[in-house]
Amino acid sequence: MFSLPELSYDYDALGKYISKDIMQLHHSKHHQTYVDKLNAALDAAPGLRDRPIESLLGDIDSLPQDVQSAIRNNGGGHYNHSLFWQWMSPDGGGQPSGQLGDAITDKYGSYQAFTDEFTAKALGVFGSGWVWLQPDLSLVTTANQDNPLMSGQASPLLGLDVWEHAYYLDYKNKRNDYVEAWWNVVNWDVVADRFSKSTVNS
Ligand code: MN3
Repeated sequence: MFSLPELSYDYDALGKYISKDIMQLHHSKHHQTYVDKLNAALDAAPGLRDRPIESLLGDIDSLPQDVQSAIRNNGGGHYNHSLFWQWMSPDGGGQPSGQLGDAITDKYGSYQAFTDEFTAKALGVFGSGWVWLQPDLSLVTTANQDNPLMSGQASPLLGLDVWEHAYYLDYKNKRNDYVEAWWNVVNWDVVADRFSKSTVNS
């Protein structure tokens, strides 16, 4: 059975960038609901119960039809949010350094050019979805709770939730303001760690 991961920081830790109200609602209600519905779907498909979430999502199109959508939406929701919490930190922000910083500058020309392109992708997602930075430093968008694993791609280095539930309480309809604020809490240490492991494994 899957369970809601604890945050490594308090609900109010991201301060003015992402409020306590959003963090509490997003984690304890939205994410909890994905976990509960994922577990309910697996109750109905006992043969899938022992498989890691990455295995279920990577194989999503082959799962039994009667639970496929539930696992896609709620398993995706659980996986995406479990990472999303780690990608933010009260000590975040700034710019990536080291190997990751160099690689981003090589590919995009500058950190600013990278964030500009990422932000443009985030604003281009119609309705609910995510933007992802992949280990090859390409940018990918997905709808709903889909993620790159579902199309056979690698697990992302970084991702941003652009569902309205992620920002509406603080930013209303201004997704641009949310994305701009979010850069101040990005946990580049975690992203750099994922990058170094992906390079080693590729
Ligand atoms: Mn969300």
